[in-house]
Amino acid sequence: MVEKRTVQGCCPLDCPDNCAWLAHVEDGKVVRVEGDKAHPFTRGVLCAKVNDYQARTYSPERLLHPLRRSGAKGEGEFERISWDAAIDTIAERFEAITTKHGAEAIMPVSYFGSMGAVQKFALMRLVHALGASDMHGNICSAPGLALMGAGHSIGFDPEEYGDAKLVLLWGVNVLSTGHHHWHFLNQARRRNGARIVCIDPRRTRTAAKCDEHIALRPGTDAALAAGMARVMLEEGLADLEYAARMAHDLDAYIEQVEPWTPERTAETTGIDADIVISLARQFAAARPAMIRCGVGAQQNGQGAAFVWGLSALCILAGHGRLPGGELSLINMPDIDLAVAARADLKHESVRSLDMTRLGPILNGQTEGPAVKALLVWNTNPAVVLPNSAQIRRGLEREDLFTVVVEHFMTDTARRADIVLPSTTQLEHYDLHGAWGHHYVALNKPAIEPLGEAKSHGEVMRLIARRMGLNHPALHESDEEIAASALPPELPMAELEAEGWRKHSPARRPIPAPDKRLALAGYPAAEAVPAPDGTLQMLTPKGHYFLNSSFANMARQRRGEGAPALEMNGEDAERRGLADGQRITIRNSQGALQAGLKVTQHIRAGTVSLNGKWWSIPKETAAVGNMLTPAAWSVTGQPAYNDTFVEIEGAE
Ligand SMILES: Nc1nc2c(c(=O)[nH]1)N[C@H]1C(S)=C(S)[C@@H](COP(=O)(O)OP(=O)(O)OC[C@H]3O[C@@H](n4cnc5c(=O)[nH]c(N)nc54)[C@H](O)[C@@H]3O)O[C@H]1N2
Ligand SMILES: Nc1nc2c(c(=O)[nH]1)N[C@H]1C(S)=C(S)[C@@H](COP(=O)(O)OP(=O)(O)OC[C@H]3O[C@@H](n4cnc5c(=O)[nH]c(N)nc54)[C@H](O)[C@@H]3O)O[C@H]1N2
Ligand code: SF4
Ligand SMILES: [Mo]
Repeated sequence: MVEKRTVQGCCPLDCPDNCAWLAHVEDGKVVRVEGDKAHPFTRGVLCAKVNDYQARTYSPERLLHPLRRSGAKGEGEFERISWDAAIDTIAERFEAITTKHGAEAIMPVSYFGSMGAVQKFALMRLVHALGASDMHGNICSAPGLALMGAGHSIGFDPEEYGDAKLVLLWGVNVLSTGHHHWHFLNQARRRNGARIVCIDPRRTRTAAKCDEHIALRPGTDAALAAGMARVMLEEGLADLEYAARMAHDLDAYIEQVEPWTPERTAETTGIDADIVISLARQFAAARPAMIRCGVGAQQNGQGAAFVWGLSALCILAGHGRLPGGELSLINMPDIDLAVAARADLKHESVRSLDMTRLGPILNGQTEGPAVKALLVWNTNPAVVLPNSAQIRRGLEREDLFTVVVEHFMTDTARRADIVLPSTTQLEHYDLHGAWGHHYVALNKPAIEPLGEAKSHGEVMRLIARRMGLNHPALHESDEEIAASALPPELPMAELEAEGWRKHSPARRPIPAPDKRLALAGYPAAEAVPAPDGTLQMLTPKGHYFLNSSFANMARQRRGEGAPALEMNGEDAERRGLADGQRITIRNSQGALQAGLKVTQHIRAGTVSLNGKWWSIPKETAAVGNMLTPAAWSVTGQPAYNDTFVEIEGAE
């Protein structure tokens, strides 16, 4: 008899949808994961990346034992060691570095490989207790978070999308990057006949399903928003009564958008003036309209102007008066998982380093003690941070001691001194809150850890014990760490029984007069001029990869195909290039090889290298960030899309 069980869990990845799943276990092995049919947002389906998540867990390439570097730095040669030896080495090196340089010479580097309270935040407890540098920075949507920090509403319940009478999908490729939203967006179409308009320089698989596609020049979205606002104001379509109650600087904002006539907006954005006018009229007339906004247009120098522009448009039109109106950029349940990091353990006046600037930091451009050790988890900085060559040079510094906690031997792990094997979502306990909807979900382990893999809670406990750190928070179980992030009105026992629960934040009231919002301050600018002969290169998400995760998995690689640069026929012809040929993509940062995909689905002047590839194997080593500049927008967001390249045929 086969012993069969199903275990409730959820997808751990950095995706707005945070799907609830059921892991089917037979004789102690997960045979499949299935989207939870009862979960109102997951609705029974996972996505093309994750619907065989068990293959990731059981991959023959999984790291299952601690490793120590045995070759030259960065060569990728390692020998297996015991956990005891690994923890001893880490403790000794951290102690020696602390004695010689101070604990602030140890830097945590983490992003959202897993978004769980335990896998994301447990190791921060250790970092704080050590007195190591703290970490901040966002490589995804720093402008959106800054907008939220300034008091603007940046999300609402996506189950209300169906109330909208017009939907703008602004720089977001929903059907690849969060496809569960589509059902609710489409409800607006089915129920209200709402039009769905996609604003994206590329005709994505999402754009193809919309009623209208506006292929503007990248980086000019703030100008389009300003142009639309001006039309609304000029034609008396704005809800000035509402806007005056929401904002304290309406006059300054009106002055700020004044120069953006339809003609100038058209000139800057590369779309027709008629389209600017018609979009503004549709947007103002819909009661209400909504905007679903992605990260693509946030990842350039105009990112802040872009998100402020969208919020201002929604406020000016008064869409927040009705359900289904407003901006949907990040929609979160009412929970703060970062509480699990126990900031109260932090040493007084410890510095905080910006993880987005790891390249400059490792190359000596930092105030205070130089960084001598890195503790890296949940991220692959050698692939995802701008100017990869600079990051790699930094990681290969002889005097740097690097610990990487990983599932796989990534480009980053290859440059480590110690690699620790982490459990996957099927092997550990964790708590999640989505960033695209209002549900909280619990992940129960379906199986015992494979090999010698350990959860980050366990890694924290082992290092803390070996280093004689005794604070009780460093010895809590994973279940206790997860529970520490729950608000009192959400008891763990109930979540344990239910698996997931909707936990919406309260609706934002109209602000009190002294709390009114600022709309002005980030004026739209002209597009960054492309240097002669160059094309602007975007590096958006692959359909089958989750950032650089899955770029090593056979099925997802087959789905994604080989790395290829999308280029408009006009640009290809001018360069004498043909579809399918091998090309070199080059700029002052470096050069990459890829295939060429000639397509009318991208506007002329813009090219796109989709998906984050690893350097290994060599044939597909199109690491886009080798070409992105070390440049940040005012909110600290890497300006990945302000990248200009020359293209020529390769041998
Ligand atoms: N399949 C898949 N799903 C994912 C991810 C993944 O890697 N793969 N990553 C997850 C993560 S971390 C995130 S943040 C989300 C991101 O989700 P999205 O925001 O949808 O992701 P992107 O592909 O980065 O950008 C969306 C679109 O922005 C367009 N774009 C680029 N520059 C501009 C511009 O200046 N203006 C406008 N209007 N559009 C522009 C791109 O062409 C792209 O189609 O997806 C999540 N889901
Ligand atoms: N050029 C360019 N650069 C970009 C972007 C872009 O569109 N273009 N997108 C940006 C965006 S939006 C984002 S969010 C970032 C994403 O940057 P990252 O968060 O670094 O994303 P990934 O590349 O998926 O790397 C996550 C790593 O965590 C590991 N991991 C997953 N789960 C666990 C776990 O439980 N434990 C441990 N120890 N490791 C785990 C995975 O194996 C993977 O190697 O990249 C940014 N960089
Ligand atoms: S990556 Fe997103 S859509 Fe796919 S299973 Fe995970 S949460 Fe769901
Ligand atoms: Mo992201």
